[in-house]
Amino acid sequence: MTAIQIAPSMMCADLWRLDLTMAALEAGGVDILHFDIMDAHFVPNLPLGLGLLEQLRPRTALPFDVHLVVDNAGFFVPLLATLGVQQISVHAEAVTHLDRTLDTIRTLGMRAGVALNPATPLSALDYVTERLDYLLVMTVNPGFAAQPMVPSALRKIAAARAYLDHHHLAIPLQVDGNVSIANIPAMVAAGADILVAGTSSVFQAGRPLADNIAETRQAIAAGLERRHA
Ligand code: S6P
Ligand code: MG
Repeated sequence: MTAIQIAPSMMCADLWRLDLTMAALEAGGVDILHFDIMDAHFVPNLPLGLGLLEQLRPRTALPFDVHLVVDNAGFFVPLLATLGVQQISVHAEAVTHLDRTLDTIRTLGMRAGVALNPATPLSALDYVTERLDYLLVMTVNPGFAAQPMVPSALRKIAAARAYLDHHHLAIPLQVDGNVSIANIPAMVAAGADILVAGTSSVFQAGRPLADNIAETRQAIAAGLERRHA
């Protein structure tokens, strides 16, 4: 059976008690931590910074997945390599020299991903497929947590899965944005492999993280049943 990864989105955590949160996430068996690095230019928000990642990196064995939601990805890539992150996705809409940036990420020893906004076609990947380690399909417009999924989200996920299969790319398909308990089954059935889990799943308010993770796993199991039906 396909292993689906849970990637909690750390901008959705209680930032004043991240040590407890990270311990609970590790104990709950999540797979990878998702960090949105924003710049208040590409999107109008700036929730997390490099200093935070620097302090967190030595405190967990979980891989760090950085989603660069910025105009100038080239500035951040070498700094993130120095901090010891494992993978970086950059937005096709923001990066002028996409092929070069992906090559740099890999050369610095990290996995390279491309993130696509909801309105960006999959054809943006046509000439960088050789440099891709994963694909991030945004299912909300980036910038904020707790938004509703865009109407095209499920058909975009299915189209992305078909695109990867057509190009014989055995790489994970990550989805980000309102990856909720209600939406997970359909997202997984459509082909999602890495679920960025925010306020609508792992960080649902007022409930223990362990309960939220268990509920997320149940939703994944329902999605896998539908995928293999
Ligand atoms: C949005 C960002 C995301 C959010 C996540 C929140 O720009 O890239 O990673 O943090 O989507 O999840 P939710 O369940 O609140 O939509
Ligand atoms: Mg993100």
